[in-house]
Amino acid sequence: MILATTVRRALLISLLPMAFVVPVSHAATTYYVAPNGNDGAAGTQTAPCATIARAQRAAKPGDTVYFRCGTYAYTRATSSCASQTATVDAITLNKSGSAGNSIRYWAHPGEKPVFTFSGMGDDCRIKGFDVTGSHLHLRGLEVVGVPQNNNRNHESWGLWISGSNNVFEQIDTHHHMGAGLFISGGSGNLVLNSDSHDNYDLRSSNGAGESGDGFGSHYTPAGRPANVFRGCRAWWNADDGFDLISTYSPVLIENSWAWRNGYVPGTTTSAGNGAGFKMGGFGREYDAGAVKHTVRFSVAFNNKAAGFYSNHHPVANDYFNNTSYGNRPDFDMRGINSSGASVGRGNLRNNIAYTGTLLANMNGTTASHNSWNLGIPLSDAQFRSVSTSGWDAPRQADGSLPVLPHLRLTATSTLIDKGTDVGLPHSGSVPDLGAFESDGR
Ligand SMILES: [Ca+2]
Ligand SMILES: [Ca+2]
Ligand SMILES: [Ca+2]
Repeated sequence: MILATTVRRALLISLLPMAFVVPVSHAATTYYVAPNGNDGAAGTQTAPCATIARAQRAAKPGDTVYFRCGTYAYTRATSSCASQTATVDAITLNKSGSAGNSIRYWAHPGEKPVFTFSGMGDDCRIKGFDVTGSHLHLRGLEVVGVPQNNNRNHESWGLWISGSNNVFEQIDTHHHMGAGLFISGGSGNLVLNSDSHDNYDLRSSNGAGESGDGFGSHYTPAGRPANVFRGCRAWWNADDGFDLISTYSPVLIENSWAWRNGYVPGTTTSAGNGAGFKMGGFGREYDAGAVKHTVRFSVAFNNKAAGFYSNHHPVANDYFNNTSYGNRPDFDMRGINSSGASVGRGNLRNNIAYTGTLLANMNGTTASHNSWNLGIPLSDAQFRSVSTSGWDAPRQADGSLPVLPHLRLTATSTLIDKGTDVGLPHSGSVPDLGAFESDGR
C-alpha cells in the first residue's frame, strides 16, 4: 500500500465555485520515484519507489508522479523478442487518466530525470516509451539512446504513442536509432516545447538513416482531433525533422524549428531524406482521404533537402508565416492529383524564402504576400542576425523557445507589415513576413 502526500480536494472544493468541482473523484495523490528508490517503498518523498512501472500501478487519474534527478537505465524489455522482427518496449504506459484528470509523470521541479536505453540488448525492434494510454501528461523527461540491435527492421523509437489526448511537454528525446517521438494512430495529442535531435537509425533495413525522424504523426484515422506540435525543435536527425506521412487526421505544427536534418548527426555526411517539415503524403500515391495540415510561425534552415515539403500530398496544406533559409529548396510544394500526376499543392502566405534554392513545384499552388511574390529585395540586412548557430540554446524557464535575434526582422526591415491577414495574431496593421512578428508595428 503506497501512502503518499495527499491533497484532500474535498476541503478545497468547499471553497471553490461549483463549476470547478466536477472532475475530481478521489483525493489526488503525489508519488515519488528516484534512481536510488525501492519499489517496495511507500513512494513518498522520503521513501521513493524506483520505477515508473511501479508508480503506474499505484497512480490513478488526477495523480502526479514526480521523478527525481538522475539516470534511470534500462537494459532489457518488458517481454522477450518473439522474433528478430518483433517489437518490444522498455516502458509501457497503458493506464489512462481521464478528461480533466490526467496522470502526470513529471520531472520534480528544477530536476532532470534521464531515461537511458542504450544498454538494452534485445534483438528486435524496441520502443523506449510505449504510450498506449490516454490522458497522460509527461513533462521534463530526457529520453536517450534506444538502440537497434539487428538490421532486420526499419527503426526503433524513443517514444511511440498510440494513445490520445496526451501532453508531452519539455521532453528532450535524442540519440535513438530511430524516431525521437513517433505518434502512431493516436489523436488529440499535444507535443509542447520539446526537442528531438541526433537520431540516426544506422541499422535500418531500408537504408541507414532513412527512418530517423525527429517528430512524426502517422496512421491517425479520419475524423479525429488534430495532433499538435508547438514550440518544438528538431535538428540533426538523419531523416526528416517533422514527418506527417500517411495520416488521415489533421496535424498542426506551429512555432517550431527544424535544421540540419538529413545528415549523419554532427556532420554534413548525407543520410536520409532531409526535409525540415514533411507535410503529409501517402508514399507518392493519390489518396482521397487526405486532409489539410498546417505549419505556421516556423523556421527551417540548412536542411539537406526541402525546408517545407508537401511530399506528394493530395490536398493543399496551409503554409503561413514561415521562414525558410538555406534549404534545397526552401519550399517544395510537390503534390499529386487524382490522376497521379505531379502538381503543386499548398496555400502559402506571408512566408520568407531566403538563400538556398528557394522554390520548387509552385505551379498549382496559391501563393501571395510571400517574399518572392512581393519583389522585395532580400539581404542579410533585413535580419538582426542570420546566424545558424545557437538555435539549440537552453529554453526559457517555462519551456518556451529561447528568444534569439536569428532571422528576426530589424526595426527598419522592409518585410514588416507586408503580409496579409490570415486570421492569426499579429502586431500593427497587418502581419509581417516570416516566423517572427516584429514588435510595435
Ligand atoms: Ca526516409
Ligand atoms: Ca521520414
Ligand atoms: Ca506587423
